[in-house]
Parts: sequence; C-alpha cells; structure tokens
Amino acid sequence: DAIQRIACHAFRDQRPGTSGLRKRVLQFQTPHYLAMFVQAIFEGVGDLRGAAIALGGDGRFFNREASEIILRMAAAHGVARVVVGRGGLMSTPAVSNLIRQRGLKGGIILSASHNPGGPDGDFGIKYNVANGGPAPESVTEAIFRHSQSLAGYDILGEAAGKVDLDRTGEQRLGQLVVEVVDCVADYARLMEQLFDFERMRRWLKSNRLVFDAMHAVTGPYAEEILVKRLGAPASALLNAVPKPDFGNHHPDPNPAHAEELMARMWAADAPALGAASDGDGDRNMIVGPRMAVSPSDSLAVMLANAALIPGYSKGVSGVARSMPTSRAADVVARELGLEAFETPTGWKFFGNLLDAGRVTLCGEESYGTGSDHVREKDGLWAVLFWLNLVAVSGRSVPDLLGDHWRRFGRHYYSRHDYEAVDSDLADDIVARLRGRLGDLSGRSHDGRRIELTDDFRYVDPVDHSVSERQGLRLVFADGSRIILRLSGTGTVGATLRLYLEQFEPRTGRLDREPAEALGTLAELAEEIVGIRRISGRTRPDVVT
Ligand code: VG1
Ligand code: CO
Repeated sequence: DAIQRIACHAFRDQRPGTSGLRKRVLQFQTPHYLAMFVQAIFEGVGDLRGAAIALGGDGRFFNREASEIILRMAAAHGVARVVVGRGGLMSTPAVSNLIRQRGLKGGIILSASHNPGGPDGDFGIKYNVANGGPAPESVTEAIFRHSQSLAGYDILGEAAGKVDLDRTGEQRLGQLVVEVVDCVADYARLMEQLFDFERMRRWLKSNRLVFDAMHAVTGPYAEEILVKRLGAPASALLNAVPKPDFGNHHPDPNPAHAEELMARMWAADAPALGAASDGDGDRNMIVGPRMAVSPSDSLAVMLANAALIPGYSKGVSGVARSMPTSRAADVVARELGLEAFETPTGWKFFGNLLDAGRVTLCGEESYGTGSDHVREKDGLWAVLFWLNLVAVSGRSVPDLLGDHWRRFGRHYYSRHDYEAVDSDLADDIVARLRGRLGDLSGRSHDGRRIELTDDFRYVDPVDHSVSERQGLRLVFADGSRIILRLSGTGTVGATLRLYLEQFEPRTGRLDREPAEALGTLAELAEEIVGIRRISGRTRPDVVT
C-alpha cells in the first residue's frame, strides 16, 4: 500500500497559542514534528475524510516543504480535494474567503504572521473551520489533546509522485485531487464588491499612495488590486516581491518595523496615504503625512464612517474589539446606538459574533481590522477602506482623525512589549499583579482612583463558552486603563505586553504626542506592575 504508517513519539509542546502553533523553523524541521501536528489536526478535527479543504501559506522559509508533507498526509487521510494557492502561497484573508466561497470544510494556513522568517526565523500552522475563521478554542484544544497521545502518523509514500505547486489546475496525488489556484483572483473580486473602485481610481489620478508589502504575501495582491485595477503607479509599492526571509526584516506593519514607509510618510513630499501589511496579509498599518493612525482609532473611524463605503452603506450591526484594544470604538457605537463587544485577544473570538450577525466590524490594537466579508482580519481590505474613505470624503488622513476626536474625544493609546523575557520571570510578574488585584481595587494612585481590577473572563454571547485568564485589567475612574498580558504568539522566552490607554474628552487637548500624553500613566504602571524593576530591563523592546 502506498499509504505508510510512521511510528513516532508524541511531542509535548504542540499546544496552539493565540493563532495556531508557532515555533522556530528549526523546531519544525525536527524529523516528524510538523507531520505529528498535522496528524493531530486530522484526528482532532475529525471528519475530513471525503472533504474538500484549503491550503495556503505566507511563503516563508519551509512553506513549500510543509505544503508537500501536508498534501501527502491529506491523501493518506482520505481527503477528497485540497485547493491550494499557486506556489503554496495565499494570504490569510484570501484563504478565509476561499473556504467561504467554495463551501470548503476548512483549511490549513502556514504562517507565523509578523514574526521573522528564514532558516533562523519562525514558522507556524493553524487550522480554520468552515466559516473561514480560525478554529475556536474547543477545536484547538481537541487538536492539542490528540497531539499528546499520538503514536505516529499516516502519509502517502513519495513513490506516489509529486504535485507541481506552480502549475494551476487539477492534479492527482493518489486518490486526492489537488487543485492549484491563482491566489489573488477571487479575493480581488470580493474587494470590488465592497469598495468604490471608480472613485478610488479617480482619486489616484491626482493623489499619491504608498504601500509596503514588507517582502511578504501581499505583494501580488497589491500589484493586482492597487496597480492593475486601481491604476496606482508601480512605484507606489515597496518591497512587493515575496521572499522566504522577508528580506531579513520583521514583516510587522508598525512604525518600528516599517522604517522605509515611515521615512517616506515623514518626508516633505509625503504621499497622501501610506500603508503596510504583515507576513500573511491580515494586519494593516495606516499612515497619513507625518501621522500614524493608531489601530484602535482606525477601527473607530471606520465604524463612524461606514455609511460612506458601498459595502457597508446599508448599515452595520455592531462592533467588536479585543479587550486590550482602546475603547474608542465603544464611544462611536454608543453614539450610533450599536452593540459593542469586548472579546479576548485573537481573531477566533470574533467568529461567533460575525456568524450570528451581531457585529459587522471587528478590530484589535495589534494592527488588525476586518469585517464580516471574511472571518479573518484583513490587511488590504483595511487599506482599501481608508483609500475609499479619503476618496469619497475629500478629507485627508489627519483631517479625518481630527474630525473624529473633536466629535468623540480621543483615546491616547500605546503598547509596550518586553520580548524574550525569561518565562519564569514573566510568569512571576503576572502572578504578582494577579495576587494584588483585590488590594488595588478602590485604591488611589497620584489622585487617580482604580475603579475595577480583574483577570478578564469572557463568556461568548452566542455559544456561552467561557475563556478565563485573558489578561489583567486595571480600569481607572477617569477612563484610563492599564492592561498586562502574556503574548501567545512568541517563540523565544515570554513576551510581556503592557497596554496603556487614557481618554481625553472632545473639549480637551486632542493634539498631544501619545508618548507624552501617556507619560504619567506609564510611570504609574511601572510603579504598580514593576516590569522594569523586576526584570531589570530598562525599556520596552517595541513601543507601538
Ligand atoms: C498577537 C496580537 C493579537 C493577534 C495575534 C495574531 O497575539 O496581540 O491581537 O490576534 O498576534 O495576529 P499575542 O498573543 O502575541 O498578543 V497575527 O497577524 O500574528 O496572526
Ligand atoms: Co498576521
């Protein structure tokens, strides 16, 4: 029989984090490591025999080898059809769309998102379910449980031949049909349904745009949509050729990592709109001339202006944001009479709300925004939303933000990341604060009273599933918040995230630099949490 059973011990460290399993490439290259996790997916998900699923990756180092292993395993597990992006490439939102449009049972996404790539970088894998979104915790936990008791995996032997991932169309691998598709076409069509391409085309005749694909998966998407369909010049794209090592950078669209873009947007002749996306195309950063848009503000501005965008002009049902995301969108929702939800970090928590039609727009402070058009956050979608918005409103990015703050007030916001902290030390910092939450509640610091403290617990309003310990919150009477949580996407030691938020009413000072406006709150956070004191670090590694 061409199907082989390979005996192997279980790997103990295969619990999916915020967004799938992420490890160093070296770890994934450990013999059988990837295959054992894929086996856990097939067993944990259960009924994939005879099913059609999607497969796509962000093109990072090991993408192609992993794709070939997964295809041979899919064949061994009796999967009927795998629809895969050419070259094994497809952005995360495009996979989500593919699953939905083709009614697929689910999909496997190969990505470590914004983490660096290359042989010394990171790799990742996650499973998405039939709604196109990341598997909910019940499924990721089932995958993990299976991973712990496996004694081997099933794979079609290499003698069965090889699929040519660069040739579109159908091919056979044993009983499995592998359908290689263009990764951009369906996605671009979806964007044309949501946005006013004519208006954007006209705007681009007299205004400039710059988009940084960070040598990651969105290059071909930007080429097709921004250049071919919208008429932007090729020079509007930076780093548009995907590379397995992302040109040795972090494909992370934030001011710290998108240096070239920031330099252009701070120049005297800056384009009207700047943007960037991440490794797998689900994140976005929006920048105006000499002004970066805070992702939390981006969500709030989108919500407030949704009526101007064709795909949302019939009205939106509600909005959801992750707990650490600023409450700017809540203020808009209140004013517009819409429901607002606060979920744990990670896009998987938005799925039920979107499926139930309770929310149309979602966002996270980590440069993620999206809507009910797919079940992932969507980088290029967000860029097109802003492009469409500046084109129809005739307002610049700084104008749109100024208008917004004068109407709703401003939530000054910043996230401080302490990376590669010793895991025990990081756990200790979190545990100490957790132990003092009760004490801190009701206390005043520097004249600011702490109104509420908790370890965020989420009860899903749709299926009532409960997620505990999702981050420590200190909420002040003046509306400020200090939040502490551990990252679930890092691969080295632990990453501590400290989130700072402070509300300024619409009649207050709206034009301060966030770092300056949040200075006292940051000091207070250090006094209470003591990250620097306990860890010995002098400053955060990344501030966004
Ligand atoms: C981070 C972000 C979170 C995001 C997740 C996946 O998770 O904070 O908001 O959903 O990455 O994004 P964590 O656990 O490290 O804070 V992506 O673009 O890496 O798929
Ligand atoms: Co991503």
